[in-house]
Amino acid sequence: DYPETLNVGVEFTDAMVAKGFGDNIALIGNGRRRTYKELTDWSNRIAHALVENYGVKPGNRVLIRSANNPAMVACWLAATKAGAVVVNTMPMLRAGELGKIVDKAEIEFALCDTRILDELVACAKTSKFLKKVIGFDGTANHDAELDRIALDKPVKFNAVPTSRDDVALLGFTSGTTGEPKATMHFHRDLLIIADAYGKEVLSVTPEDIFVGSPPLAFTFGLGGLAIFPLRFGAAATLLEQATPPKMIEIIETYKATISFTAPTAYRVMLAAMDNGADLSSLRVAVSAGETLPAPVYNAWMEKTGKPMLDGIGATEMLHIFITNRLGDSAPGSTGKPVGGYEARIVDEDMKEKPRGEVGRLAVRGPTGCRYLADKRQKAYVRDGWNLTGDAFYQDEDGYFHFAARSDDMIISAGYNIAGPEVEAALLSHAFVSECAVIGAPDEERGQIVQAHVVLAKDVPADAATTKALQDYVKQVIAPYKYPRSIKFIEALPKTATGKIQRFVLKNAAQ
Ligand code: 3SK
Repeated sequence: DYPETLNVGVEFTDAMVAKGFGDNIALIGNGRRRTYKELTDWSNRIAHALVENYGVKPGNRVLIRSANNPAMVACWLAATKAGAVVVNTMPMLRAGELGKIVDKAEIEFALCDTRILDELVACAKTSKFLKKVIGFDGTANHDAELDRIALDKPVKFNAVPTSRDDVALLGFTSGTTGEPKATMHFHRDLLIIADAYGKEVLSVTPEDIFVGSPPLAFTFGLGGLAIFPLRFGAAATLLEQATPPKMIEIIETYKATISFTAPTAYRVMLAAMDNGADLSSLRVAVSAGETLPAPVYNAWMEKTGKPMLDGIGATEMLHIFITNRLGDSAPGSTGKPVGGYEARIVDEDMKEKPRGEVGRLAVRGPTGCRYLADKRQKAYVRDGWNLTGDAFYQDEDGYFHFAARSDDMIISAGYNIAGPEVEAALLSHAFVSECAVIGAPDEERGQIVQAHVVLAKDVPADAATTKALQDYVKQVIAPYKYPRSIKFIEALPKTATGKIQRFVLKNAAQ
């Protein structure tokens, strides 16, 4: 139950100061620590500048372009307080990609780290919507237009009294076609995910220190590195280049307690522990974005003794909606729905399937898909249930298990083969560093299982290695699932958020 009038920008700053968290550290980044009081004043000054100097009005869409840093968070909070609808974007997007977002969301204002202005300026030149690109200093030395103007503004700001059901955020997702979709999230949605996942699952306290790699532009990152810490008076460390070695450095330096990243990064962190990396301050490791292979989970539990929580989320749902729990976490399972959410496995006609059978994952709860002006809405939401595009099954004890992305199911000579299962088998072999399995067209079998493998150091990419891996998979899982084709590659194609782009491999195999 949230108040009818609600502005989340205020909830994460002024309200936290009022609750007594003013002197707690809120953000650590670019060599500085900022308290809740400092973040409150900073975002209020920027909000004044946006309204008074640039004419931002409630409901205007404001794009933010930055790597993860405290200035990006201050801008996001400021624009939210001004009643704007924020669109966070990743720094590596090019003018063409930005243009699609600007057109879709009809963006009028953009706040951009001055170190990465070029592509946005190029986009603005041809845009019929984008009126103003405003530079801010991502290094927080206040050496850009917005910072200089904001410095002279008062530290109190009368935030726009938005309603709890006003849109606060547009989360963009590229989908499989590359045509971006914008998902609308209300002010209350941002509090719901904090109270459901942050409190119920992670039990966040003001003593927690968050670290992680997902961009704030991705709702996984915004939740894990801004919304969850700021809701509970905790601190977030923000890294512009969040490589696993950097995350380890931060964990060791600040004694971080909660990490948010994808399984690939945890594999690297596990290897670093053999060379002395100290991750003992972490009390929980959240893994999402890709399914967590059981060998990574088991190795983590063995080496750290601390929980690693696999979960599944979606930009459409805002954050994680099925998860393992502290003290209730099963290897190879994604867990059970987060409080307030329901999930079931359905067939093509939305009929519930029996336990143990693989089907489409359907979920509903307090946050859900609301695409902005998009025909794809009716495919994502049917009969009030969100269809995430994942194939899952639910076991007798109610735990959900990932089988495949619906489009990762390989049908070979009449057999249904879940690509991720073959990947997990390959990943448990010491020769394999990373891999992605797809269905490649085949005249005889319709499709064959094709593995794209990044080999571990010094393993030769030759016929003997291929045979060794094929024989191994046949021993670990049903032999008909073995990869008939194995391709050795230097690196897997990935999105900026670390998700493997299997469609790139599939397109190349056509
Ligand atoms: O895995 C995802 O796609 C995701 C998206 C949004 C929020 C959280 C997650 C894990």
